[in-house]
Amino acid sequence: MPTLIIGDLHGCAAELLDLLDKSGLASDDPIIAIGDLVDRGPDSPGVLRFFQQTPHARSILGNHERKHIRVLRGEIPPAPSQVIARQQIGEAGYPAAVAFMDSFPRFLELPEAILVHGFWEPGVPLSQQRETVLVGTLSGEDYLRQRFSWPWYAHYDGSKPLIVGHRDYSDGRQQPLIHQDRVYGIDTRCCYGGSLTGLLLPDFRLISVPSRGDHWGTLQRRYSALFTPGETPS
Ligand SMILES: [Mn+2]
Repeated sequence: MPTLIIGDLHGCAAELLDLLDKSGLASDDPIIAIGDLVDRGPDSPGVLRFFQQTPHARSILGNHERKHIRVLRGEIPPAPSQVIARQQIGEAGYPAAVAFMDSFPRFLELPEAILVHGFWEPGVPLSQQRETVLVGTLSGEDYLRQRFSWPWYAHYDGSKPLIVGHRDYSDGRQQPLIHQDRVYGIDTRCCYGGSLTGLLLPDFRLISVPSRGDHWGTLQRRYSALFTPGETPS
């Protein structure tokens, strides 16, 4: 039975359906998102709904889900991308949506691969990796950059191939990363007009569909009244 791993969706619900159409999956084949289901795209609630309502689909935690969890706890202020997603979801449904995000595991280990949203610290077993590193927060990235040369994935030493999202590692070409058949990076910037990438296991076969547009640029213009002049939305 094939498993489809999906790169950063960021509210790109239409492209999710395009990718599922292209994948040729049977109706109950497993689907796993690499995190960052929400923020910056046109339909964060639609993407959340798909993963809530599809029994054979699940997601791991991305840094954007982690931001919503921390915003709702009052630990950090929301960035504009969280303010917009919260408006899309609606106040009535927001706590339940964030509770759903908080149920996502910080990593998954499959027979064929390890899945994390962000990064990996060499020399540390999976169960002892820092959450900030796995999820790809700025502090987790700083921690790695102070200790290891970049790119971090050149030092990958886990027991199985690693699949990550979070970054375009192709110098802006919006292409997936395949590093020595050991590290696969599948964020190809769909919400900015790139593409949505999937990886089919156990064969590690890449599939992709084009983005339907620069969704984040469109949203920033539509919600420009939320941003104070000179502020860079993130
Ligand atoms: Mn991310």
